[in-house]
Amino acid sequence: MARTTLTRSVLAAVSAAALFTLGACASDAGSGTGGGGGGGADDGVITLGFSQVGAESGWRAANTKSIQDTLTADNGFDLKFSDAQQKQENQIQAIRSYITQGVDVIAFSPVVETGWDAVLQEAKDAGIPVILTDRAVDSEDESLYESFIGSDFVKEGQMAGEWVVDQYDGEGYKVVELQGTTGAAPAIDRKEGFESAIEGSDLEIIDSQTGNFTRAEGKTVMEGFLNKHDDIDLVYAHNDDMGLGAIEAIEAAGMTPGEDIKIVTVDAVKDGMQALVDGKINYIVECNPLLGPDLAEIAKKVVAGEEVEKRIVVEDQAFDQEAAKEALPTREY
Ligand code: GYE
Repeated sequence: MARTTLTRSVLAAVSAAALFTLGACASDAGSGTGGGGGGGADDGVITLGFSQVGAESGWRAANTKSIQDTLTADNGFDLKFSDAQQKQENQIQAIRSYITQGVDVIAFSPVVETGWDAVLQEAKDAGIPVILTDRAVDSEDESLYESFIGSDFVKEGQMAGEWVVDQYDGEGYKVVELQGTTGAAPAIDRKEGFESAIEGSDLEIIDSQTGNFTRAEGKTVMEGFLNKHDDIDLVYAHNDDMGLGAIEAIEAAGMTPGEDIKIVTVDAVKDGMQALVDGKINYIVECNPLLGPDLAEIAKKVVAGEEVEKRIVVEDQAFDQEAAKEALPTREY
């Protein structure tokens, strides 16, 4: 019964993903010569300032590549790209610099949810539209940005939790959680979604700490958990990289990841999928990082002064070992 449910939800997610991809491809309309916000792209080239979170994970590398490969001169863009090294002050500085340069549109993936109102108001006052990609901001004023493109992180956490309940409810499992960056939308939402899914089961989260979405910190935090607790049954990591760090810590402690301690993660980047195929990770919920095509489409529309959807939800699927074996050979990221 668990398997039937899984297959059905995977199929539903696959068809939703196919629809999404079709939508993303039909994006060559609007040449961006209209007089929307900002400088208005009068030369037909859209200058887009992008402030990236950092280079913390395989997911982030794939996301950066998608943006850089899509927002090219051939596609009508002059991309200005900066890496904030996971620091909000660096992102604020980058956004201010894009405002000073008078770019046509600003896009960014906010490292944390709060604290953006002032700088976004500055962009609005300068007439420069802002597009959020990947992560949301927590702001009362939705007029501070045009659109938010990204996955539903609460749903991802729920999908992870539902699988864990399907597989292990009734066995009194003790769970440790490796959280993403403190204050980041995917960390807050993946925690909430997982917790809501395991509510009412006999699974118990016995410890939870941030590993900042990196492999190195995931490993260090897992080492701490292993020193503190001798009864860990399962690791829920908010991304593959921290799960991969946990694998190293578990192996160093003389145990077998995927067997002695089960591991469930989010992202489904290649390294994570390989570990799932190898049996070291037990289940992965996908988070699609290929946001470049949608960003290009929305940026063109915004600069042309067209209406855009306020929220574009990227659909994700999930993988058990069998599904990972099938998907890995043709995986794009
Ligand atoms: O899951 C993680 C990355 O914001 C969805 O950030 C993104 C998350 C992703 O560091 O690997």
